[in-house]
Amino acid sequence: METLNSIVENLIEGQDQKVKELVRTALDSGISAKKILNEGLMAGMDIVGEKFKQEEYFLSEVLFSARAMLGAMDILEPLLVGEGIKPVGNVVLGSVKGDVHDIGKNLIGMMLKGAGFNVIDLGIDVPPEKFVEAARQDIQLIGMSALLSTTMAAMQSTIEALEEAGLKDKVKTIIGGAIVTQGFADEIGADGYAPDAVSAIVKIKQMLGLD
Ligand code: B1M
Repeated sequence: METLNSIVENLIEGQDQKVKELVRTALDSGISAKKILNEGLMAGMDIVGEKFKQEEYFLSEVLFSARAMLGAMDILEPLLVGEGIKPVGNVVLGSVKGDVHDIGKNLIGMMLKGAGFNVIDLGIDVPPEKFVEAARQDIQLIGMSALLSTTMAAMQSTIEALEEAGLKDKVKTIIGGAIVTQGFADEIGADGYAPDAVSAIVKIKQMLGLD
């Protein structure tokens, strides 16, 4: 229990090496990967998310904690598969065509993984056709990121391409990025919008009926 509390504390402080070390110690002492994930990493990330919401934490601090979580997930992932933990959902992420900004998208990807999702990251500069191709697979949601006023239009083209392919009702769509707004999401028919990574995770869970 003490080790789990230390994981929570060190995750909140973004101590990536220490978190990894503690995760190994916890495993060695017989604590299951699932318990470490739920009562250590996820519990810590919930507090980080809350601190960000209360403006007690800056984004840089969220990023440090997310990095620590991702490092620990590398150790836990194979064990979780072994313990039969199924992903809560399959989600596709990408920075839209013309856009190479990916720090925000990667942050969302990390946090989704931490929340138990299987994340298929299509990367940067992703054309609508590639999102459409992904939507044909077993996925529940597509998340698009754009940071440039010039690339926002590619979000609309992607939603139109999904519509044309008859896939718009099969998958939910959520958009975000510094220049994107709820108004723009409504205008182009995106199912969801989130202003930051923490609210994106909350929104995605809501959209998939997992909250
Ligand atoms: Co660029 N850039 N950049 N840049 N860059 C901006 C975005 C800009 C605002 C800077 C400025 O002028 N003040 C400006 C855009 C202006 C505009 O269009 N309105 C700009 C520009 C103009 C450009 C270039 C055109 C510059 C040039 O070449 N002349 C060029 C374009 C390249 C391209 O994409 N084709 C360019 C290039 C680059 C770099 C490659 C150097 C680098 C990107 C590196 C990388 O991402 N790997 C870069 C960077 C780092 C920035 C700034 C400084 C930082 C962006 C960032 O990573 N923020 C940025 C200025 C700024 O924002 N202060 C700027 C941190 C990140 C965690 O936040 O990505 O906003 P963000 O994500 C947030 C939310 O937006 C939200 O959650 C995240 C976490 O809270 N969110 C989502 C994001 N995606 C979401 C998806 C969701 C939901 C929420 O659902 C799926």
